[in-house]
Amino acid sequence: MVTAKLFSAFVAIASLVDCGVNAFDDNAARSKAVYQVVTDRFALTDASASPTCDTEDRVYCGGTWKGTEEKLDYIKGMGFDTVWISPIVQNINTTKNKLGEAYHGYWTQNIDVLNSHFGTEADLKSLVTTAHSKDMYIMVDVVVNHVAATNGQNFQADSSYGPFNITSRDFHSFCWVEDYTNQTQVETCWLGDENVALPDINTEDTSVVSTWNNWIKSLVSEYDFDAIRIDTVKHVRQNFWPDFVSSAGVHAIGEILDGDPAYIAAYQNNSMNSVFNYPLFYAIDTAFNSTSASMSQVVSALNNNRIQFKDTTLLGNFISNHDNPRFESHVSDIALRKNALAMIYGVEGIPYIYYGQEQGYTGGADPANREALWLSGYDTQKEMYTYITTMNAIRGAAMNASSTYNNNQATIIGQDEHNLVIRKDPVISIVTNRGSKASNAGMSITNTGHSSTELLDAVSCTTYTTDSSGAFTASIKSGLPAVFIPSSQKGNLCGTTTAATTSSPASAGVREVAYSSFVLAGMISVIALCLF
Ligand code: ABC
Ligand code: CA
Repeated sequence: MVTAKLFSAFVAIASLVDCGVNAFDDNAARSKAVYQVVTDRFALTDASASPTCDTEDRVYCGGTWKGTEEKLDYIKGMGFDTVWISPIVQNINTTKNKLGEAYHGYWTQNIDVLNSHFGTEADLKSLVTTAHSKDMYIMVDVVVNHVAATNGQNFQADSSYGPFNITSRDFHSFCWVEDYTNQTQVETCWLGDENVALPDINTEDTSVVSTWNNWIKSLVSEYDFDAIRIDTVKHVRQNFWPDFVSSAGVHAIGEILDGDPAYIAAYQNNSMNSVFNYPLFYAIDTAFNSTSASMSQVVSALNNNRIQFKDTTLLGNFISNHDNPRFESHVSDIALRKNALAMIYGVEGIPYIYYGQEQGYTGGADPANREALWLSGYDTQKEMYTYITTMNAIRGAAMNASSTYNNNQATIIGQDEHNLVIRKDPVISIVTNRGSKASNAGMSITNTGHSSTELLDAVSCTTYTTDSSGAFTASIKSGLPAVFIPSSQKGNLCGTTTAATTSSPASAGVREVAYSSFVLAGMISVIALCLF
């Protein structure tokens, strides 16, 4: 009796105290929406300052952890709950001209010291604490594969490299990674170049291995990080990772920069549960790149992924990051941009959005894709800021409506050359690459799983009612995506809604009904113009 009372008192107290258990397991990870920042480029400590930042100079522009902390509401305002920050450890100080500086954080020197450009230990802890107080999470980027050096193959480790100070023991002997198809070379040779070599850590040595495992364990507990993003995963032997990830004790997502699903899947299946969905990235990048591309490769990528990966619901989906030209750098049509985003939200997986997408940033290849965000003024009225907010809100409403939403795989319930209809219960998404100049179209949708139900397209705030078989005719305007959820489950989506006028009951099949005739009409008028 007394014991029971004591126990319930303990439970009551425990639930009031923040025990620091914010880290998420796989199931919790599936519900997260991640916003990636480049710490140096995201936000300054002094919010009133707005220094120029020429990406081509490749130097520190001044972003800090304090700055990130102060802009958490800007991130949360779009519906993100997780922030992926740049690597936090001390980096090399480049002194040679034209090398650029380690502003991105990937040029490790000493893993036991913080990068003072980004702030102090107290600042970093404050960022995590403040995030947690807002029900937000911090994912830290970690680099295990290498350190960095400016003297190329003449690199000699010393005490400035912290625990990795014995050249012969802690590093693989010099050779450049030149052939990415040679896995031994990929794992044991060095990345980088003559300017900034990335001496390859000897992850076969048992004392190196225990240094890493102890380091990640204490790093996560010291700063109370919730998740880690692991760099250059394919450059370290696969069986190094399970112990490292379990030492971290938090969700880990690995970067394996490769388009081949079979190759990447081995890492999810054997090493860490979550990896970036590079195969889908490449497929989306091509399919939504132009109005003449075909959707079929997106469908193949989805199907191949499901064959190869043990769990596609844990993949990190993205269309932009710091290593590739922004999607927006080669796709200017806002309709195509919106569709590409609707695609990653429409299928299974965890959405990752790269800072600046919401401001319409268009930087090309590294270093151009790492623009300073303060130059945008953090405008929360921007069209893409609002659109991304809608995408996250639909996802949130779907999660509220269905406890299995994050575990559901998407099904393609309609497909032709330029359109896909994706069902991930209870949400139906229509994506198209017809572009914003496309004529309006009516599209017949069947097999929605919602019979005689009012559905809300939360992108246009238009409602439709399905017939008893679950069919309806959606109208697609200006090549925009449409994302439907039952009105009864819409939560806060769309203040005012308008009933669709074209929602006559559809016939079976997923052909676009009015689309072909509109296109035909367009062609006829073009011909007429040519004639006269
Ligand atoms: C920059 C410039 C360089 C310059 C250097 C001084 O500075 O880009 O041109 O010479 C960091 C910085 C970079 C910096 C590098 C090198 O360090 O962010 O700005 O380069 O100093 C991770 C991070 C990345 C980080 C590092 C290094 C690794 O995300 O930000 O870079 O810590 C490889 C690695 C991958 C790595 C990437 C940059 O390089 O595997 O982990 N990313 C093929 C290979 C890939 C390779 C990729 C590089 O090329 O297979 O392994 O990535 O472009 C698909 C294929 C793929 C193929 C792609 C291109 O096409 O399926 O296999 O990828 O179809
Ligand atoms: Ca290696």
